[in-house]
Amino acid sequence: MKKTTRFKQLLTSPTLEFLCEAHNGLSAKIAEEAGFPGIWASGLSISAQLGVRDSNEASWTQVLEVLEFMSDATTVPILLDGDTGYGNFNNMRRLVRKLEQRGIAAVCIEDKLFPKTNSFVHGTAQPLADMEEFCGKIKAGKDAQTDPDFCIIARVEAFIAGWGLKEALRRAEAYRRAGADGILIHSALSVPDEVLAFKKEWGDRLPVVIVPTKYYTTPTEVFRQAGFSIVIWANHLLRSALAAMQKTAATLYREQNLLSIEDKIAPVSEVFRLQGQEELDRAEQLYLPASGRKVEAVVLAAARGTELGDLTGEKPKAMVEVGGQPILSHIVDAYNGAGIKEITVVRGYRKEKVDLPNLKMVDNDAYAETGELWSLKLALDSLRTLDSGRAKVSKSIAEKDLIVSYGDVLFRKYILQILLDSDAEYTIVVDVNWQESRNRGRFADYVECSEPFSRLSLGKPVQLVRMASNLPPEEIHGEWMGFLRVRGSKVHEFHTRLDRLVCEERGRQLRMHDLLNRLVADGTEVRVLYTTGNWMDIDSVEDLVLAAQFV
Ligand code: SPV
Ligand code: MG
Repeated sequence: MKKTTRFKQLLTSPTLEFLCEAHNGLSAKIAEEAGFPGIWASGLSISAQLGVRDSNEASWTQVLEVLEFMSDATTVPILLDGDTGYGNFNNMRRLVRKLEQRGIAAVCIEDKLFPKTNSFVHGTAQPLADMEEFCGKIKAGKDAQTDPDFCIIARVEAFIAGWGLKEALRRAEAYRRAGADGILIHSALSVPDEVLAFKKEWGDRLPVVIVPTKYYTTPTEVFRQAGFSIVIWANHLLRSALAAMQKTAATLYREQNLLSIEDKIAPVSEVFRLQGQEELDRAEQLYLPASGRKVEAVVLAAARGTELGDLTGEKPKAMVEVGGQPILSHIVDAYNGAGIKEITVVRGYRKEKVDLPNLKMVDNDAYAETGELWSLKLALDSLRTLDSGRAKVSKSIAEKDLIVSYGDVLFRKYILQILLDSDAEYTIVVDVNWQESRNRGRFADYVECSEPFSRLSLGKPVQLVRMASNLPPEEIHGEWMGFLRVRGSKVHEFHTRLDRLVCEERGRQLRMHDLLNRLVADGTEVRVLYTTGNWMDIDSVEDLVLAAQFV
């Protein structure tokens, strides 16, 4: 439904409706989330948040800019407090057209003089507009609107200026005849007597709106019984923000630290949520080229690496030095080189030795009795907790692509680039020169694929069929290099499937190839990218010597 139509419904509905004040995009969103069916764009609040007086010190186009943010941030209709229309009938016409263009549902104008003064500042001394002139303004506004549901509310300031009920009724009737869609009757008394007297005499000639800022002790039921159409809570978000900000600023100034306020203020994640960060994360997955997408890497490095003998007596294999730096350090460099900065390392054996900066550490203390899948599960669990800590409803981490690799596999960033360029949901990288490693007689994950590598069929999608260390040679198409990329949209599902698998009997001992085989068995396509070289698995002291050349 159009915002204008929705507002018209609120105005004309037989039930009492409530509008909440807002003064920028954020407060407008907060009002809508609280459940309000519409928003009062208060002149007092908008001017105050700009740091100026409610005396038309902000120009009308500056107000329009604020409104545009409010309108963009919300789906409920906005009623602008349009002061006196910012000039004469001609300014009013232009205002209405500009409001319609910005999706504002309605405007309220008051019968005072430009520049106006807030009704609670020297109210009785305020001159009223000439009634005929004000009627012309209403007519001009109504004639200018192109949407038949756009509403103009005429605000009667006769009580504020001390003219009494008769004048209020006389003016309201004139404004009705001029085409106003509703009357806002304002009062600065601490009791509702004026507005109730007005409503009693006025009847139902047009819907009546009230602003009980000063007569706030009146039970709402009184307004309902009297048959008012809309109650406006006119400045209460601004005033609550103001009180909170003064308190925080004073505390910060006094205490020179953040300790005593952190728990009392909204977390940064709440700011991101209100800004709609989640939507942007999803859009980035859709529209950014692969290289610009957010990627989270998990490096499995919990094992000791007994095959390296004494070299891993005091530290895990990932921390053994190659070319003067730990293996893990080279891995991190390769990730960083491809623009991937969010890296989680699962450590286990001699975990205290895994202490490189800028990494998220996850501990698998049961590393001796568990397989790689258990480590991976712990990493994903921790990312998900982190995620919910940051923003309860945000799925930002889940929307990031995931790359899993090993703490003893060195590689060039080229590997990451081809992985990231893949448009498949699950992608692995397979080395077609598998015979070489077989000759070195070490453990390897061999793969059978839907097609062998062939230069003729380059670019044709190839799928994983199965992976095992003991495949018959005639079925081997290559060696898995230890990289898996899961597309952001699938990470959540991947995590769930992994959770299920490790819960099975002996599930905690399972390895990565078990998971990949299970994915394939369940009918999931795991894309294979064939390549050669650009990586090194370190499984022996001889490998370390070769690795020094590789880096
Ligand atoms: C506003 O919110 O700016 C209003 C209502 O016009 S009042 O401040 O009560 O005049
Ligand atoms: Mg105002």
